[in-house]
Amino acid sequence: MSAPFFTDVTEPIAYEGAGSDNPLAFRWYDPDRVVAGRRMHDHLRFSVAYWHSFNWNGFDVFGDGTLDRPWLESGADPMAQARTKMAAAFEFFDKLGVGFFCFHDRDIAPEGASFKQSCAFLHEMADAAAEHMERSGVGLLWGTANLFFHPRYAAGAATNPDPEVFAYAAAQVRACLEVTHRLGGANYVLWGGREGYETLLNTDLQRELDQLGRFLHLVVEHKHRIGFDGAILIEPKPFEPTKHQYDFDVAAVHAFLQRYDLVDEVKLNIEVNHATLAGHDFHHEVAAAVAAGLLGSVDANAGDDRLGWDVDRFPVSVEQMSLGLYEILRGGGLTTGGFNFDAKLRRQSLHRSDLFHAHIGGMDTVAHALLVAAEMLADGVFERGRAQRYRGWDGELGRGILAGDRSLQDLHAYVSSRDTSPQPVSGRQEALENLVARYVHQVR
Ligand code: XLS
Ligand code: NI
Ligand code: NI
Repeated sequence: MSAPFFTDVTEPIAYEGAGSDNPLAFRWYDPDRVVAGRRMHDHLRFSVAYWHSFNWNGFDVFGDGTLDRPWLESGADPMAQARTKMAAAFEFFDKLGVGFFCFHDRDIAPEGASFKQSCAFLHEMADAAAEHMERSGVGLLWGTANLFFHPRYAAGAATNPDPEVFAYAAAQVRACLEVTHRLGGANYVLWGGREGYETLLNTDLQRELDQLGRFLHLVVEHKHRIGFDGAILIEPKPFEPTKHQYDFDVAAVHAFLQRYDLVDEVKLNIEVNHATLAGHDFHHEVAAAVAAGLLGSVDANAGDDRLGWDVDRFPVSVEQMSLGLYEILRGGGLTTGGFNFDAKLRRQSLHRSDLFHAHIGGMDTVAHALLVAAEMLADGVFERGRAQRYRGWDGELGRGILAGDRSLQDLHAYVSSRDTSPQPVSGRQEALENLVARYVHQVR
């Protein structure tokens, strides 16, 4: 065992209730509390994102690293660094009491001098992860391959103009999917980091989409070949790093999956701030995914109302999360998915304990939101209103239209013979919004 890294947090984080003033305690997240027939822990399946928390030292495009991450310093043996990093990561998971983590292949193991060496490093670090997981009971929510960092992927991975790059990406995904399977991962994620374009002047859009469709088929075939029973998830994002990304939002990915006949094989990982970037809100993207039967998992973070980039803050809005969770619960809840904190500290959050405060706040926000969503659903406050609002569709006219029994001509005859004059009714939006606010403040 290596020396502890998080020396300023000595005790595991415990639930102390909303009245607690201990900043290193949960005020809402009570893992064993049963909500709507399921433990909070099982509803939410919280996960720490290895990359932001352990593989990032705070560098941004304007400045160097600020955070205390000694294993990222250059000069030392990269595999020794990877082991130190992993020990610190699992110490953190243990103390936080989180059930899952997520990684990119390159977060847990360094890139080698050759493809073979990269694979060897990955397998060696997967062995180390297996030991840590066994000892701690922490599970893998999902694995993913980093197909965007290395310069070879500057023009995309699956959508690269060069089939050699496609092949390299496929080889990397094969290795990472197998490691994810070996570690009992519940899902495998594909975020199209640079699957998009910078300019159409050099891009064959149709060809690139066909390549992406082919790539996904290869992943799905391999999943079945090795008996991986987790879900394959695409994570939509409209832009950043490229100007336009093919997996723009839920609707675009849904259409893509239909077009390439993958709709029964692939689900979605919805990220809160990606929804905002696409000009939607989290509520919309979750509802769209549930409606299409495509909801897989959630990357929990938050954007900034005024900033149009992926700021990846930890979630702070109970209301925003409650609306998303409401749709999730209404759709039957998460199965293989969970809430992964794809979120990073601010560059000035210099204390080692700041990583705890960030996750405690995020977990409490989502747990509080779960209680709000569960009560709103149990009380039927919106469902009754919805049923009432659409009740006409249960009548003869509505059923006839949807069954395809009424032509335009029929409807013309219907309206003119009866001289109908339908009247608008109140949508009651403000009253409904007040209800949400009431639940946010009243749940205990
Ligand atoms: C980037 C994405 C990324 C994926 C994993 O914006 O959110 O972090 O979740 O590759
Ligand atoms: Ni993400
Ligand atoms: Ni993101």
